Amino acid sequence: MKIEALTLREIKMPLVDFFETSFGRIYERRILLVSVQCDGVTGWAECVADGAPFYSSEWIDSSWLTMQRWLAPAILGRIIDHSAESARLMARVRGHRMAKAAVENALWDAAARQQQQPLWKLLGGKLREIPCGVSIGIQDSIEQLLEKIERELAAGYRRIKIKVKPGWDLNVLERIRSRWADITLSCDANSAYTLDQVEHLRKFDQFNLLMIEQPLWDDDIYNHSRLQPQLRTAICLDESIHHARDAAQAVEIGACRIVNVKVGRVGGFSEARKVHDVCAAHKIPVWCGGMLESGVGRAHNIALSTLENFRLPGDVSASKRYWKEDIIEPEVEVSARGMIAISDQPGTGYRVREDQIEKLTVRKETLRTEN
Ligand code: OSB
Ligand code: MG
Repeated sequence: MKIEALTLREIKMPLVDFFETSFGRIYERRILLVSVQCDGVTGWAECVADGAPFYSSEWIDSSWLTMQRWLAPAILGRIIDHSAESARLMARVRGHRMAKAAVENALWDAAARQQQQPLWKLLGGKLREIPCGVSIGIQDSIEQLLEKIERELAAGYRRIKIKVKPGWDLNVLERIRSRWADITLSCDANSAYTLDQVEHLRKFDQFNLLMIEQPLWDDDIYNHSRLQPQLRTAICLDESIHHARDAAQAVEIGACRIVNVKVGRVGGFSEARKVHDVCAAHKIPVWCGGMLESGVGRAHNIALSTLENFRLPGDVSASKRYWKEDIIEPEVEVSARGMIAISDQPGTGYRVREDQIEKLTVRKETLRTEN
């Protein structure tokens, strides 16, 4: 496969509903899309970096510049036998995993289209349907949150995750549990607590949560290993797992009992598979996290979620929860049983609506080889 061109595009899409985490509230998403041209075939991917460096140090302008200045020159004009080789070509660049993931995943997408194979099969997936959960942000009132939970349960979602932070945690969980004693419930702190709040964090145990996601610092594994033995609730790490070695270390020192895999956070499909495999070898379940992706990124999350150790419902929800109109066709739909059916079509099984993307584009740049 010869890598002939790389196109970067920024689009802007308003969210159907605002989304608030312990690091802030957003109403719209600036989205960076990447497409590659290889042997006349186009592959698409989404760089999941946010508009601000709050979830991670990457943000969409840093990703754009990194791709333009360093990643594109490392791959353009090269002939590769397998998409995963691109990871090696880009390895000289440290970090910038979301940017690398977008480039690598676009190549996987192109390879799947070129080979007329479903992407999930190329990735080694097995599951023919995947279980879905929802992540519900911090609201203006607990009543508003309860209403949203009610709606998502009625839609069939199999796991409710709420965002927590000091002041929006025990009081909220208490109200949820008194209304729904048995639903599968988890929470995500996005690093809102510190180790000296262990007594407070121990109070989460009474709510029978599936997990508490990333309670401590975003760059920490060790202190989570000091916290986990003091909790009955399983810790799930998100922000602090950057690659398979992090996952192995976290599991070996007992820092978590569950791992959230985000393909952007770990630098692409090849590393995401390694994280999956390391966890499987240690009998640690994984699930697919989300970054409020458009359909392009969402379709890739769905393909990844077919790997067998994705044993817990992912933050992989229907297009209509996020967007009035998605940029793929068909849109992602979740059944009344809370499942997404996996398509047998080549590629992702979702067509990228280039006409719609063109309308939403606020900037665009194509990088090509000179030779
Ligand atoms: O921590 O999982 C997270 C969204 C943006 C940044 C970080 C996170 C999230 C979510 C939303 O929880 C998941 C989704 O529905 O895409
Ligand atoms: Mg998270």
